Amino acid sequence: MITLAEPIKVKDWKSDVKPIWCPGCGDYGVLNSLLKALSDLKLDPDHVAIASGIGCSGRFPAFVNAYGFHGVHGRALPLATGIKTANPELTVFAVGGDGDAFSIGGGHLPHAARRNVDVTYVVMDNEIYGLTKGQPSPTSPIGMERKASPYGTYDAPLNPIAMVLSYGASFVARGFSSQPRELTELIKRGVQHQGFSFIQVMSPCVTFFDTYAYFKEITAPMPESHDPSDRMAAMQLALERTQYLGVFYEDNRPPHHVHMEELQEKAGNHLTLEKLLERFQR
Ligand SMILES: Cc1ncc(C[n+]2csc(CCOP(=O)(O)OP(=O)(O)O)c2C)c(N)n1
Ligand code: SF4
Ligand SMILES: [Mg+2]
Repeated sequence: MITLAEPIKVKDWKSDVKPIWCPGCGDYGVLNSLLKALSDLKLDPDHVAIASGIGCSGRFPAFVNAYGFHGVHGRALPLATGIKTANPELTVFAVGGDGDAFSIGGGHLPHAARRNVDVTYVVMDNEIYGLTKGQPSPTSPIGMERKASPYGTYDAPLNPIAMVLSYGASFVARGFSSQPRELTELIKRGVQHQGFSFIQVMSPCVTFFDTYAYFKEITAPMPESHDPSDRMAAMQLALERTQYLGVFYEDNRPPHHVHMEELQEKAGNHLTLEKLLERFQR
């Protein structure tokens, strides 16, 4: 992590592009928390990259004064993996929505987690497809009635925290967009963690599924007695109806790019681009 002697102020982390989210969208709280985390950590905008897929939440990189890549739907993690592997000195984020992360992009999540790619993945979970005007997502509750599901949904929602714990993510946490101070601290811990940091953020969509009251009712602080090195205890908490806010799990195994460096060394650096080109030019 490359840091500066003096922090960049939050206002200077904001780009010239003004967010066009609906007034009251939870994603504003997530953006402000992330900008505050960047400032608090004294990060250097020249060494921060943010990758996203598609969705209201996918617009995120445009609003931050850092490198950004607004990619195609569901591909935030492959992008972030490539960026981090090629440039290990960068602090890399992936951001997006529940549809992007768990529907179309759902196949990438287990592999980023098990590889322990050193990326902080912030998923803004509004339990709906916001951008496309309110279709059910993999985290929508059973019975959700909307224009695209006029008789209510029947499919059981995924449990993102239980899922990534079983995938082997080395940092697993949950925040709420209405608790920006706590969310800032979670993002800071996620960035400082060397490995795959998954942060599910409850972030309501006021326009198509206003869950503010429901999220307030169902969330609670992480029990103080919880030991984040205990994966079984983390899984038990993840399976409860209460949506605990805080760090569920953390372990400190080496991240993916360290393994890649080891691999290159073991192969006697035969894998460099120059050496490959040389072979083909012979
Ligand atoms: C390949 C592809 N399929 C479908 C779409 C249409 N699409 C755009 S965003 C989206 C879902 C967005 O939901 P989510 O990821 O939860 O983000 P939110 O808008 O809720 O933040 C869909 C299905 C697309 N852009 N590309
Ligand atoms: S449609 Fe929903 S998720 Fe999208 S900007 Fe508006 S409130 Fe936010
Ligand atoms: Mg969504």
